[in-house]
Amino acid sequence: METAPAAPITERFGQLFDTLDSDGDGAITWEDYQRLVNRYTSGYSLDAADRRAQAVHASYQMLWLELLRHSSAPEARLDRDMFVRAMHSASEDRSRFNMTEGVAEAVFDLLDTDDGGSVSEAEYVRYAEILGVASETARERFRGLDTDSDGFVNREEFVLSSREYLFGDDPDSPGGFVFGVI
Ligand SMILES: [Ca+2]
Ligand SMILES: [Ca+2]
Repeated sequence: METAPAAPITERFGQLFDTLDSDGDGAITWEDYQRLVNRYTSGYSLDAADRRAQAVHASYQMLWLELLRHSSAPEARLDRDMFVRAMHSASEDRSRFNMTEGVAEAVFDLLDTDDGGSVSEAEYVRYAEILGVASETARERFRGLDTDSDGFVNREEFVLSSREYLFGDDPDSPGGFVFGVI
């Protein structure tokens, strides 16, 4: 049974829709995700065969297939309302693919460029620039992600932030970057 998302969730996923729909055709298709993935691979100068590039590509593809499975869309394109409902429904259903683990872990590996097990502010700012976000905004978001204020975002803080983005009440939840919006 599909349940209607609460208002803050609707607003948050609507904002995600606006960011992801980078060709502005009023629908999310795989091409919108592909552009996001391409942005990562070119931003980090990764070869398409790179393990981290492939993991990010595969995790967004899984996410996309889950969104389609959770929508009644006749074609592989989701308008705003369909997208918001599919995001809500897919995040509630963890039977096949856990969005917070599937996508967040792959994105974490991408950001943690020195493989140190944590993301520094500099690594986060670089990532934000790849997404086209101002460094001042990125620094503010970074402080929100670093919940224990040790100056780094570790894997647990990272995954937790994406979970709060999907389920929490905070409209300014910083975890949305995992899904493409800062
Ligand atoms: Ca689009
Ligand atoms: Ca920390």
